[in-house]
Amino acid sequence: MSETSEDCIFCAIVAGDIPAEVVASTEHSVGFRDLDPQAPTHVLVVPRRHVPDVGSLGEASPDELADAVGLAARIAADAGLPGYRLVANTGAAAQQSVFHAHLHVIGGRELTWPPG
Ligand code: DGP
Repeated sequence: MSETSEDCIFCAIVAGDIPAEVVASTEHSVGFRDLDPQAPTHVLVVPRRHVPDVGSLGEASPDELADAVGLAARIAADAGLPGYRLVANTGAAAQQSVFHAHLHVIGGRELTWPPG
């Protein structure tokens, strides 16, 4: 697993080369606001190192996946959310558009089920 990928937008955000509104971070993960929010709270939590999707992260490094989920929970708690949704679009067929693992932390409005 490479540490960074040259033309990856999330690697550039983690490196501070592209601005983003970072809300919280850990040694392994960074949480920043989504450019195109789908809810009042919509934060992306990404591992610092480049991994293409969340499944690959879980296989390669369960500790880093756990760190990302824990950071997502802290962000939701800090935002005072009574509930929230974690979404990990995985693969183009599931609408993944940025191929650096990320969890969407979505909340602050009523969330319906099933998702679209
Ligand atoms: P996905 O479709 O699951 O791969 O989600 C990618 C998300 O990344 C999408 O909701 C929009 C967001 N996004 C894309 N480019 C940028 C960016 O440059 N900055 C920020 N903050 N978010 C971005």
